Amino acid sequence: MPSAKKIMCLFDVDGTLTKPRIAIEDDFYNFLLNKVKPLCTLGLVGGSDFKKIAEQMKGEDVVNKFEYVFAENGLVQFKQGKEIGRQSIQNFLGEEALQTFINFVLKYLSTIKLPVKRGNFVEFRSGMLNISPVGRSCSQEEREAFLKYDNEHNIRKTMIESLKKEFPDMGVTYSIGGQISFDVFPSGWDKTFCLRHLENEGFDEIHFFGDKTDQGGNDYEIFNDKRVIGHKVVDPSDTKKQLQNIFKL
Ligand code: M1P
Repeated sequence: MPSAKKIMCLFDVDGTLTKPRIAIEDDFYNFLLNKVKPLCTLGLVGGSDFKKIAEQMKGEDVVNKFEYVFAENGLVQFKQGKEIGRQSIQNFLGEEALQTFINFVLKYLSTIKLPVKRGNFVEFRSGMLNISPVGRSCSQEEREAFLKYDNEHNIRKTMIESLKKEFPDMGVTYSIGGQISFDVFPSGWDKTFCLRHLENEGFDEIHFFGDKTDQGGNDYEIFNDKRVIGHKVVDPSDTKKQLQNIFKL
């Protein structure tokens, strides 16, 4: 695609640039910065909070390497190294509703039995809640075991159904973006949220690359948004292959 067009490449992180919750491989990182960056503007939009994205993308300097970094689906935004805004789920829901919801989650989790349970079941982020039945402090091995168990027993899907039934009017969306948890955020605060920070930036084309593009996945809405050209990938090596094809590298 070598052209005079102003092109933006916007990448999901887990499963697209890195293995889930693992750091990006050096080769791929160097390929992005040395081969792709000279040809287009680079951006990230991850479901995780900024701390986790930075861990996976070689540290907090990620905001200087990628012109746009959108954490928590774009609810926390950085442009050219500076934070330019953030949303607050606390303000959106209010303390009363938030606590009623968290109390229900904790009560629900106390009734389910899993092969193992660890700690950090509710992670309170700026623009979303992240809920993990096994607990975010599980080991890598326990993480993989939970994913397998969840694929067989639908722990997360069943819990989401209960939450939807209990809170039909709360105006939130539930999204399974990773292996051990699901995200809860106000409806509309999915990854398309970040596009409002890009649509007036003069790009001729915004290419989005993501792996969770099927309905219910956290790339689904942005992948299908008319403002982007969506590329479905299966893993980081596929992302690299697709970039090589697009840019004739
Ligand atoms: O980026 C995708 C997801 O990554 C993590 O999911 P998990 O720990 O379940 O694999 C979380 O940070 C989640 O919020 C995020 O959507």
